[in-house]
Amino acid sequence: MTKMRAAAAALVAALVTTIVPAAAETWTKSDPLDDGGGGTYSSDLVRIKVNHAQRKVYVRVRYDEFVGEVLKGHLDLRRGDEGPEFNWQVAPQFAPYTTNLYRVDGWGSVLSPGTSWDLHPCQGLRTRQVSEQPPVFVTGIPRRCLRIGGSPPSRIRVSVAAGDAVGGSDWVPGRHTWSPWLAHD
Ligand SMILES: [Ca+2]
Repeated sequence: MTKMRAAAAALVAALVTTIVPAAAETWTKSDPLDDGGGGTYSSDLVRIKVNHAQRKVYVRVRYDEFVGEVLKGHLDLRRGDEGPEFNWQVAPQFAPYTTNLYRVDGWGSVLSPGTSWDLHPCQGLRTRQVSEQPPVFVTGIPRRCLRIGGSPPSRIRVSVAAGDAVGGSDWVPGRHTWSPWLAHD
């Protein structure tokens, strides 16, 4: 490559870097079959997908076995603060899938409140079922609801659990384990 061509290529690369916005960051994780609590009422998650989009954080959850009970998601916003800052809960067997967002301090458990739980009203927060077989639900959490003080978070990470008081719970990617940090576009 001549020097001129190299310079032109570098210029094009710089322009592309400048012009093309960063894509929304997504993350997909498959989960093993039959790794939940193993009780009578034990749902089995097999795949989640998180999309930290411009306006909402979308979390898509696919079940293999769907018994119902609560689906709980956790959101981490602060690197230096152990555990989640928010979680959301929905009972996906009951349309219209009322979804609640809570401001939390720490993990708590799937079954009982943790410390400093506080219902956090959030207009536009909703869960919808996008497939019956296999059962697939998508929860959209408006980013503006996730402010702590200032702006919405530039990056988040997620941990999801399906479970109830009898059957235990199935976590993705694992119990008290996070997805990678996901930046919005
Ligand atoms: Ca599973």
